[in-house]
Amino acid sequence: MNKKIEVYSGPAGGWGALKAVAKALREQMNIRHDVIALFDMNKAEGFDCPGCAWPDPNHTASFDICENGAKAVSWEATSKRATPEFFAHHTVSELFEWSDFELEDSGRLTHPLKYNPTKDCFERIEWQVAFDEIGTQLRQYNDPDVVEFYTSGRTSNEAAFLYQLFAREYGTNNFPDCSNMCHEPTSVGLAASIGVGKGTVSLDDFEHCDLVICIGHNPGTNHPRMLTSLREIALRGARIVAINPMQERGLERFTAPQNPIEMLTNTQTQLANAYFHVRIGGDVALLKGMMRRLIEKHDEQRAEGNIGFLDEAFISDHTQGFQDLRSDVLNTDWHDITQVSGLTYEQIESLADIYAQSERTIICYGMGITQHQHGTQNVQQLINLLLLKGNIGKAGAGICPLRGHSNVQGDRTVGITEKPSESMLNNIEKHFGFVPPKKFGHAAIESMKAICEGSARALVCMGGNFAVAMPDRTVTFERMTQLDLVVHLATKLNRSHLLTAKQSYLFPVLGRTEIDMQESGAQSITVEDSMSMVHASRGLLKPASNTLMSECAIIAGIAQSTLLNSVVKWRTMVADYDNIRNAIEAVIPEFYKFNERIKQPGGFYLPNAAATRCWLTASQKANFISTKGLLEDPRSAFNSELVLATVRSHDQYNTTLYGMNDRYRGVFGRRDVVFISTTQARQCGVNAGDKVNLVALLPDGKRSTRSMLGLTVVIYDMADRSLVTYFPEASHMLALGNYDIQSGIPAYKSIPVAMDKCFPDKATSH
Ligand SMILES: Nc1nc2c(c(=O)[nH]1)N[C@H]1C(S)=C(S)[C@@H](COP(=O)(O)OP(=O)(O)OC[C@H]3O[C@@H](n4cnc5c(=O)[nH]c(N)nc54)[C@H](O)[C@@H]3O)O[C@H]1N2
Ligand SMILES: Nc1nc2c(c(=O)[nH]1)N[C@H]1C(S)=C(S)[C@@H](COP(=O)(O)OP(=O)(O)OC[C@H]3O[C@@H](n4cnc5c(=O)[nH]c(N)nc54)[C@H](O)[C@@H]3O)O[C@H]1N2
Ligand SMILES: [Mo]
Repeated sequence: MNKKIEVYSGPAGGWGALKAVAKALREQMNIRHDVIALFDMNKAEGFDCPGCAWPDPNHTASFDICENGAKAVSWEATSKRATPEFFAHHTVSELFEWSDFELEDSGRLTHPLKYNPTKDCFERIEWQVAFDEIGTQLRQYNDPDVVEFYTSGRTSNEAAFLYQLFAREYGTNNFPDCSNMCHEPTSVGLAASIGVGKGTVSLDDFEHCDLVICIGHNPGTNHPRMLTSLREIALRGARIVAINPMQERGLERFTAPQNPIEMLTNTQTQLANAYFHVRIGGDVALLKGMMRRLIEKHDEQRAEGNIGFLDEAFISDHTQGFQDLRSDVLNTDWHDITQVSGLTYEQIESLADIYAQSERTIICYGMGITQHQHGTQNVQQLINLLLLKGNIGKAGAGICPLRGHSNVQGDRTVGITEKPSESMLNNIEKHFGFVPPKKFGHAAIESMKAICEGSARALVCMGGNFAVAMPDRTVTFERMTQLDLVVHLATKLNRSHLLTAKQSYLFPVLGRTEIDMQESGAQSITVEDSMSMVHASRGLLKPASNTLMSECAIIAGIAQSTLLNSVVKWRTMVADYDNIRNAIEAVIPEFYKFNERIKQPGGFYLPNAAATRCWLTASQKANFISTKGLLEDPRSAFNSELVLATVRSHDQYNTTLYGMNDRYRGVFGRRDVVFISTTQARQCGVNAGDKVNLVALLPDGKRSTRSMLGLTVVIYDMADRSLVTYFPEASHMLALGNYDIQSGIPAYKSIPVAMDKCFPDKATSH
């Protein structure tokens, strides 16, 4: 592969995106499939794009496919197959030596498999035999809490609902979930602040806002369809401000591949017109600085008899905690704010000015805000900023967490949660007639800890790549192999599947793009996007193999073989998914007339109380929640220690690698790089192209045994005292114990590290 590092000077989108789409299609799909699949994706009658959770404008765009979606679809609709013959030829130990890319590149799984430890191979097994063996093992445990039920966010509402029903009838609330590694600070932080753990905006609001603040996310790569909305906002003259340690092309300028004139004339739309390179982990400092200036300016205006900048009526009618917040931010020292945020007083002042002038602000944020030791506080400071000007529950304003997987939000709504509400449990009992467990279960960190301590004995994974997505593989990988039972439902082979336990099963599932045929005919499933729109999705492609089962059918199969006296009518539900939706409606009242409303083109909206200024908090107000200090590790902030963030490249989907390029950051054919600013590189005595080793630091500042060797330095336009590299390669740099206490999210974006230059004779390269 041709390795190179060069400055990417083009816009986001444009011909580059179209070329990438064409390449993905050429390599993975045959022509007939691509035409059907792409034109039907996210349309009223087609399937929901598995790429991301950004909503679609009424499902009417004639060609609203983005590069991300095309890659996700062609990844699933590939003609490559990992058959039982493939597994007969490759032992698990051999496969373990393959790269993550090579594992998934072996193609779609075709048959149910069971691990044979004597031969060290996965072998074909009949579905029913496998279900019965799993059921027998699960019935051995007296304590259902020794089983962990993991969910990844592509799971449909229907499959997720059946899955939680099975686990609860079995007797546990252990639901580790990819959301625990993603937007848990949103669920926890927003719930405490405004009473709803979800975003409050809809796409309409983007048409009415006058300012969008994009903080800690990279839409050019991770939510490309959002660029179309940002472009419209820029074109109508509203402002976009970016706050990100890295200069991300997707926040700067964009050529819409759907717009023939822009494409032919090579024009681009400027997106962000102000860009601030906040230091990694410096957001609370920056936000407190902004709030301090805003409040000071407001006070000055009020002293002169003007109205000022705060929405005083909103603050007094709708909120609680303003005085505490006010005194906290006014007492925060400017020296500390500038040190920790890495921005100057003038920069923060200009940001406060932009915000003060805005009447309708939306804040969009992603993993740059959530994946920190203080992710929840980060989210709450964003809310504080919005509340000061009444920017929640008014048209054109609100909070917009950019969700990850296409149904990660829906899975939570239909019951994948370790802390179920009483009303949901009561409704389950009323509708189904069994008593679900009340005791709270495990989220991802607790679940992984239980696996490491040996108290967890079995793990069922509904998709995903749990072991690789979580931190600390040096410890966790070995412990996963000590379990009694592991069951994976997956479309493609990945490393977690190779961590075989005493009994291991790997089940191939139908993908979102494929026809799901059941007794009553072809089925639709439903998903909820980031803006709480629920809509149907129906696969159109012929399944990758005749032996595949749907996720719903597999769960029902395992449930029937495990719960011999089950009160749930598993067969009826799977025969026609309308029956599952009726059950969802019975348990979660927001889904009233589910089957009827899902037939409307575009689906329906799940109401959001905070968006109507109804506050479901204990105080029945929106809460300003202030946070003491600047939440920074003072050592890293003041003594120039380096903080490492692990991010996604352009050619990856979480732990799935589509390729080796990171186009907008100018890295091609490789991933073994670390990004650093010019000033920081000079201070550390390194130059572009040098090889360096990174060593993670322990809380006391001493060096740990976690390291990455021989990374190549890329000088990048970014904040000082900040380093960036890619996950999953860097996931072991984070200790399992390094997470946000409130939400449990691993601090993937703030790993304290030291960097050493490798000298030629000592260089260890990958
Ligand atoms: N193509 C593609 N699409 C995806 C995914 C994918 O892997 N590939 N993943 C999906 C999933 S599950 C998710 S959760 C989303 C993730 O979407 P994003 O949230 O965009 O994810 P990251 O790539 O982790 O990038 C986060 C951004 O945060 C910035 N950042 C790092 N540290 C800080 C900080 O301390 N403060 C601030 N302000 N910014 C910081 C980084 O520079 C980077 O630009 O995307 C979804 N969509
Ligand atoms: N260091 C570091 N670690 C991170 C992050 C980070 O920024 N830095 N981000 C975190 C985030 S935000 C997330 S969401 C997690 C992601 O964690 P996961 O959701 O566990 O991981 P994915 O990589 O999305 O899962 C990929 C696998 O899903 C399976 N799959 C794909 N489609 C389907 C389907 O339709 N059905 C089923 N059953 N299986 C399917 C395939 O087998 C594929 O190999 O990673 C987290 N880990
Ligand atoms: Mo995510």
